[in-house]
Amino acid sequence: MRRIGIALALVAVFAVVAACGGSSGGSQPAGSTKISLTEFKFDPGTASPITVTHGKVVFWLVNTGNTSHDLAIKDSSGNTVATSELVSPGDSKEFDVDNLAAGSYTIVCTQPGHEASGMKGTLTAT
Ligand SMILES: [Cu+2]
Repeated sequence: MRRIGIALALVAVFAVVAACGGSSGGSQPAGSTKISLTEFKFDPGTASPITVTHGKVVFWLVNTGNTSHDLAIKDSSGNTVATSELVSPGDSKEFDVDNLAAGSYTIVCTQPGHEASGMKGTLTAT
């Protein structure tokens, strides 16, 4: 019984840690890369590429549009490396990528029809 209690306590701790993974609202974290999400583009990202340093990368996603958006990072093979939480209109969310390798990536919004409408861009990790 004691083991089950410890296991449940660990699950509870992990749940709290997971809930803290992406802060919502508030202000831009120090050292983060701010990206505005709107219909239907990333700024920067769509018109101009985003450059970050590889490793732990922190994005600050600001939805300045009128519908919910997210941001997925895909490698040159089209495999999804990381996907943010959905960001509601007017909301902001921190999006942490723990270990982004150096390379070129495509960013897209995974909401239906958004990528096809132009919501995609370029990300380079140096
Ligand atoms: Cu979108």
